Amino acid sequence: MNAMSQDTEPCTVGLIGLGVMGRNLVLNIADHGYRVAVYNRTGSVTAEFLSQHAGDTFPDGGGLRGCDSLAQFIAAITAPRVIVVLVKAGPAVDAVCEQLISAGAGPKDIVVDGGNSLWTDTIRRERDLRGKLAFFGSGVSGGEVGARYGPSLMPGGDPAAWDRLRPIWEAISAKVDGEPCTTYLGPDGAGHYVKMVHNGIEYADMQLIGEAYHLLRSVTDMTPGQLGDVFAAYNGGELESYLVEITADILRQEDPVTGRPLVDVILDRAGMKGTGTWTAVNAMELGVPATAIAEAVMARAMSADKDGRTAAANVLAGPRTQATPEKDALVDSVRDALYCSKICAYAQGFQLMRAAQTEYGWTLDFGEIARIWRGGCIIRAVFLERITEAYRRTGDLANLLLDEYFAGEIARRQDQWREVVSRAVLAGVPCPAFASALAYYDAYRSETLPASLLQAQRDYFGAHTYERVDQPRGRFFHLDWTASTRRQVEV
Ligand code: NBP
Repeated sequence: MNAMSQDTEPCTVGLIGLGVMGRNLVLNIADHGYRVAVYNRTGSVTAEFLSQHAGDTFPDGGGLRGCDSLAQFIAAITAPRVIVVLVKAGPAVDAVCEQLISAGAGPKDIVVDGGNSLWTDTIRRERDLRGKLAFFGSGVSGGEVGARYGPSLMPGGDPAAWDRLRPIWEAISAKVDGEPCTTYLGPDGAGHYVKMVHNGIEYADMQLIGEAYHLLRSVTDMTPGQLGDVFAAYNGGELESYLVEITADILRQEDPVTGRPLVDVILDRAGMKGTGTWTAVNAMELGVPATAIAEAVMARAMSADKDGRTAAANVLAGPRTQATPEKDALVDSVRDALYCSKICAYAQGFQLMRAAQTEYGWTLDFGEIARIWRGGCIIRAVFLERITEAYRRTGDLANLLLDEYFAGEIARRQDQWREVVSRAVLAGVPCPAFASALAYYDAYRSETLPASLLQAQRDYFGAHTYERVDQPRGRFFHLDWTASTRRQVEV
């Protein structure tokens, strides 16, 4: 079907924002038999997009219809409308909603925000727009290829709106074993919250892979190309995942300009757009120890200080001697350390969602969340099937680490994990996410932690009180620490 030749036919869906994600999602929707009206703030982008796809054909009556104004856009879509918005997260989403209302959109029109919006903004918008628009939030993961050929979609909002959106979302999402990688997650901001945690886990996953590479590169004589082979071999086992797969490709890539390994030419300063930070901040607010995710955010911040690190490298001493490890054994141990650390990072992400559902009044299905992450999204991995199985075995699992499969995997590999962290420390190679994941594991399995001493310190200097091991929880005591006669009082 010629996109331009059909531009008077009514559309079943509309999409606003023809950036990287929007232009690909539009084609995906049209590929599934929907006629889609498209609008972009900068009109030349719409015209260019339509001319690029003027010769495209779409099955089952699918097609594209370009609109110059929002009034034309609203008129082009059959009411009640489904409108997908893929613009920059933040004030742009509010602006688009207001403009849609001014252009004639009504309370029965579903406006799906597919950007990386902060979930509290989604809660606010859903509430404030009620009676004006049916505002709905949905995380979209998978980058441009995912958007084009099948993303993982994380919808949250009014269940009635979901009923109408569902056929489209199920059609365009990635499929694993024939099942769509989308499911209704809960009201208001639940979808965007789950997408945020997905991104936080993605930060941890990427940092852990980076640390595995950095340690092997630093303490062996393996080249990036050889390490590409190591990661390709890792991808053949329990670590099989999109991120490990692309890491193998990246490490084998030569710079077309110099012929050097491209990874040696790319400046080691990591960027970030905010979702990892939001996850870490929310973990701190909810008191959930998502340490590997927080370390991954901090590691990006450390990397960004390239000038400071370059100066410090000439001043600060590292370890004097380094033992030369047995290469093959280390490659195996690093694989085990990566897997154990990854299990902890995911356990932390799911713990965070567990706390969030209580805090925000949602009922999240963790097995389903792992299921819809199996395809389309950046953290897609074979391992997610194990998480789904764990939650199907025990619906109210207190922590993923307690599942029999994960507990067994870590028990079997922990010696290698500890050896890898020790070797990194001795060699002076920073592995903050490996080490913090291990500390998380050790802390979680410790019946006793030094918080008794900490509580004593708090009571000593600030009369913050303490509970006693020989008294029921919830009874608080204070000691007059410096009085000549020590006396404990219950407060
Ligand atoms: P792009 O930067 O490629 O495109 C941004 C779009 O937002 C453009 O269409 C732009 O229109 C529009 N826009 C802006 Br900016 N301000 C606007 C405003 N005030 N009113 C109307 N439109 C406005 O972004 P993208 O990468 O496609 O991302 C879109 C959303 O999807 C973001 O929330 C992003 O975080 C999320 N996301 C991105 C990815 C990814 O891999 N890129 C993955 C998952 C989610 P213009 O042409 O007139 O400037």
